[in-house]
Amino acid sequence: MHNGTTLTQFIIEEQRQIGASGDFSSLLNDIVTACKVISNAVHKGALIGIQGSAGSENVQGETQKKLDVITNEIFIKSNEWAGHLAAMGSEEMDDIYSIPRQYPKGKYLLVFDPLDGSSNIDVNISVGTIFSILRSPKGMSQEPVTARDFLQPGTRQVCAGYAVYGPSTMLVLTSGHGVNGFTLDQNIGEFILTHPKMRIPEDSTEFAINASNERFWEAPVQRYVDECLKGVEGPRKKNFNMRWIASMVAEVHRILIRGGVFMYPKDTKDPGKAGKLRLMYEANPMSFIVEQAGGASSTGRERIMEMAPADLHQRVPVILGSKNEVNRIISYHAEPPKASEAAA
Ligand code: P6P
Repeated sequence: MHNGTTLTQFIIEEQRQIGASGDFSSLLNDIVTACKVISNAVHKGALIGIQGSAGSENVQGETQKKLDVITNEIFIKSNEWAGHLAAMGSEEMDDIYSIPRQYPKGKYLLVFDPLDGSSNIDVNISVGTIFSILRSPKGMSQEPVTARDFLQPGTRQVCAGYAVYGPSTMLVLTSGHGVNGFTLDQNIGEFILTHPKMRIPEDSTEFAINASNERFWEAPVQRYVDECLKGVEGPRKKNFNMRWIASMVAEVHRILIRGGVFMYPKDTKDPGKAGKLRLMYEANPMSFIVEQAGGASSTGRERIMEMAPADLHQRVPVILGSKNEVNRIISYHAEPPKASEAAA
């Protein structure tokens, strides 16, 4: 059960604790409103004819679902008007979105994936929204913001969060003082604090990876997964379980609740791509949340949150979750390749 603390109360209490201006709290409330509107749309699904393809492609060259476009619009409309933001960036928009002239500009940047896992929409599997708040280097000046202003390492995030639209709609947030989870009470339209101070168990026997890519993985990942599959007869001397939902938000949420490792590693399937997931609006916000909950998040070779972004839509390998499992995978990446691999 819960003590009935609403997200609004929590944000105001947090604002007092960190001495934030009302500006940040008000921005967060506008983001939360967008998530409530998206939750409503997602849960209506086929009833309001918003499933299926939008007949367009995003900057990633991926077919956009109608809901990808609709949820992007919801985020823009909910956050452009209040004067907290200088600009926004989205998985669904090639370029940044500057705040229109008729609205005041603020000191924050918002970057988001409005509907992650949208390929699951038509098959009624959990999807989510991921967002990250950065400070604009231009501050409150009226100087135009460019895409370069977004290219900040994940350690500079002011706040990161996700909404997961599943059997219940939950919002999970961090602003650097731990991770807290809120469940949407549809009857009153408020998010209620149900998961205070979320922590990821340091050890785990559950891993998530798209195993159909096994032949494309690098040796350290192949070794880690192979050892998990060998179970109690293998070097790990214990059995493992596997999950793959193809919705990063749902995977990360499961890891926050019961531990585990999520991997979308670098692979040779498309050598031109550094990975599948995007640094600015998937890997960085999720890494902030995971680290704040006592987990770890790495490319296998470096801490994701310390990467210097080169592009708003940059892709990155992602290995995150229970600290001791992630550190094991990092150690495998640090070992010199075996002669057979080196020769390959
Ligand atoms: P695959 C969803 O499209 C996403 O970006 C992540 O949410 C998810 O983890 C991954 O891609 C799924 O990828 O290759 O299994 O479809």
